[in-house]
Order: sequence, then structure tokens, then C-alpha cells
Amino acid sequence: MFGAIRHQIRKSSTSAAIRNDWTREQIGKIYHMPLIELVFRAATVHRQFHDPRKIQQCTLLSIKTGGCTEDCKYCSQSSRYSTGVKASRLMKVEDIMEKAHIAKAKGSTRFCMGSAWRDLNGRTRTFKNILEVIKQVRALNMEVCVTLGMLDEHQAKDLKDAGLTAYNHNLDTSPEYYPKIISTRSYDERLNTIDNIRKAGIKVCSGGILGLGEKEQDRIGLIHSLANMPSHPESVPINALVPIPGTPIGDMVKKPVGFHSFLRAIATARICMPKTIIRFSAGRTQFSETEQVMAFMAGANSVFTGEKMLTTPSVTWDQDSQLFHKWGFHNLESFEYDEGAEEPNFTLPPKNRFRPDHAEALKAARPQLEAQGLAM
Ligand code: SAM
Ligand code: DTB
Ligand code: SF4
Repeated sequence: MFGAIRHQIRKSSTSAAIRNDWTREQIGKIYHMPLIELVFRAATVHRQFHDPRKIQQCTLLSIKTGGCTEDCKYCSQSSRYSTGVKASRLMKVEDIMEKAHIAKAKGSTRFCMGSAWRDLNGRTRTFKNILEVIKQVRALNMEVCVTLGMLDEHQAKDLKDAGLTAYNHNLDTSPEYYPKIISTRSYDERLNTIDNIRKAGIKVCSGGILGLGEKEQDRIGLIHSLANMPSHPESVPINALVPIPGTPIGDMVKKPVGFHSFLRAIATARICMPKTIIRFSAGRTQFSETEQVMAFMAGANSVFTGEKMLTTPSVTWDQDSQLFHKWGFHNLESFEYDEGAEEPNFTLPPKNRFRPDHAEALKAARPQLEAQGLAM
């Protein structure tokens, strides 16, 4: 019975289709909707494709910190800026595994490892150790993600063979604003790495940062680039800049990104990429609990929880478990959500996750929205 209603709603004008042909104007129109309307629509799409009470907890570990040759103007780990971050070599396999075990015991279902370098070239032994770590983390039955800079096709295949679930490589911002932030690698090189990840059959995790001094049109441009990829990234991290003293952007930007802009970006990403896991990533400590929950309502369904992000503080497991308990969220299990599934694979009973009357309300409001130029 419920299946039939949902089918009907999906076919109606209010249901979200998976599209890769968005124009910037269309995305801009969504982004600029009255905020209450935008959040409501995003929440409606979210409930069509996801269990709104499930949030995935991921834990990050910087396995090779600092001393990076690149010039990303926001980053604590670039050797070009004096940020106080000490450069270190790759952590030992057993030390990394100790952190992975802790993350699993605390409830995280995805373990993400980052290294501060441009690419893997000339790092044969290091790469071997990373492949070994990937095998061991997968053996814990956790999702495993790495972010190791640029990749070629062979490296991507080796990562896939080791059992890698996903690879994180962000576009960071719009193509036009990007050269103001990074000069040592181009937007096209980033897209090329993403292509190599995709071709190897690894899930793509790609998103960006808000608060780099970009304009709203750049946030829209970032979502446009992501939502028009041949397949949407399975995961889109949205980071709020963590200003790092000593970096050009950290010293220039006086005000962190406002919550309302952040919320608009989350909601717009949810509407444009309905099946994607949207990760509320860096900067979560800047926002109140209620603001975070508003972002979860608008479609964010993953967080980083743990002792640390890469080099900056993180929301802790204790803080998240209190938030989850208070608001009725549950952790998404490893591999529980299959974005390739025809129908969402929910564990909550239908009546708790999707309200046909929401879609009906949207339908009834359509003439009014059309009159305001807000119909999608
Ligand atoms: N070195 C690799 C690379 O850049 O591809 C991987 C690590 S890098 C730190 C991963 C991502 O973290 C960056 O692309 C950026 O989006 C995000 N990030 C880094 N520093 C940040 C900061 N201060 N605030 C918010 N996000 C940040
Ligand atoms: C992503 O988009 N955000 C994470 C993860 N991918 C690797 C990294 C955030 C880093 C925040 C700044 C720091 O801790 O150094
Ligand atoms: Fe290096 Fe990655 Fe930081 Fe850029 S974001 S400076 S590539 S660690």
C-alpha cells in the first residue's frame, strides 16, 4: 500500500528526479528560494531517498601530516605557510590500526585517512603500507576511505584491489574561484583524478569548502560542477572553513561562513543530488546543536566524529551520542545505504520516514510557487 503511494508521489511533479543536466540558473533559483521553503523541499527530497533518522559517523585520521608542497591557501599542512603544524612521516601500520579499532569501538562505521602531499608518485613503499592498512580496515567490516592527493589509473586500480570503499578528492569551490585558492594543481587535474577513481570502480567522495571568501555564485558553481558529473559523487562533503592562522585565507577571512549560507548549500546539494550522502564535514564545532540538526533536516546525513579532524578539533563521540539520543538519530551501519538501489533500503517503518502529505502540500502550493517563479 505504502509502496504504491510512494510510487505515485515519485511520479508526480513534486518528486525529485536524478539529473545531470542542471543549468546554473536552475541551481541558483533553488539556492535563492526563501529559506524555509528551501529547507522544506530539501527535507522532502531527503525523505524520498534516505532514512531521515540515520546519520553516518565517520572518523578521520591524518596518517601523514604537514610538509605538503601544495599551496592550498586554507590549509594548515602546506609547507609554504607558518601554521605551527609539524611535518611527520607516514604513521606505522599498527598505530593506524589502533586508531581504526578505537573508531569502530566508539561506533564509527567509516574510517577515513588523509595524507598531506600532492600525489603518490615516487612513494612505492609508503603506498604498499597504505594498501595493507586498507585491507586491514576492511577486515574490520568498516567502510574505508582515503584522500591521498592526485591519482593515476594504476594507483586507483591498486586501491580498488586492496578493498577501498571510497576516495575523497574535493573540487573545493567553483571553477572560476578555484585559481584564487590553489595554483599548484588545476581544476581539470582534480576532475581527472575523480575520473580515474570512478573508472576503477571506487566510490567518489567529492565536495568543497564554504567561507573561502567566495561569492554565492561560487557555491552555486561548486554544486553545479558536482551535480553535473556523469554520475553524482556517492558522497559530497561540505566543509565550513576552519580558519587557520598563518594561512593566506585564515588570515584574510575575518568572519566564518554564516549558518544560513551553509544551510542553503546543504539543502541545494540535497535537492540536486538526491541519492548522495551529504557530509556535514569540517567546521561543525562552529555551529550550535540546533543549527546542526537543522542541517540534518535539510539533508545532511553524515558527520565526522572523533578525537580530531586532520589537524583541527572535531565534535567528539560523546557530544554526538548525546545529540543523537536527544533528537532520535541512529548511526548508519557500514554498507547499509546502497545508493545504487532502485528503492531506498530503509530500516525504519515507512510511516516514520516519509510523509505523503508533505508531497501533497507541495503539490497544492505549486500554482503559488509557479507565480513566484519558484516551481522546480
Ligand atoms: N592532500 C590531499 C588533497 O588535498 O587532495 C588530502 C587532504 S586535504 C586536507 C582534504 C580536504 O580537506 C581539502 O580538499 C579541503 O577541502 C579540506 N580542508 C583542508 N583544510 C581545511 C580547512 N582549514 N577548513 C575546511 N576544510 C579544509
Ligand atoms: C573533507 O572534505 N573534509 C575532511 C576530509 N574530507 C578529509 C578534512 C577536513 C579537514 C579540516 C581541517 C583540518 O583538520 O586540518
Ligand atoms: Fe596539501 Fe591537501 Fe593541504 Fe592542499 S589540502 S596543502 S594538497 S594537504
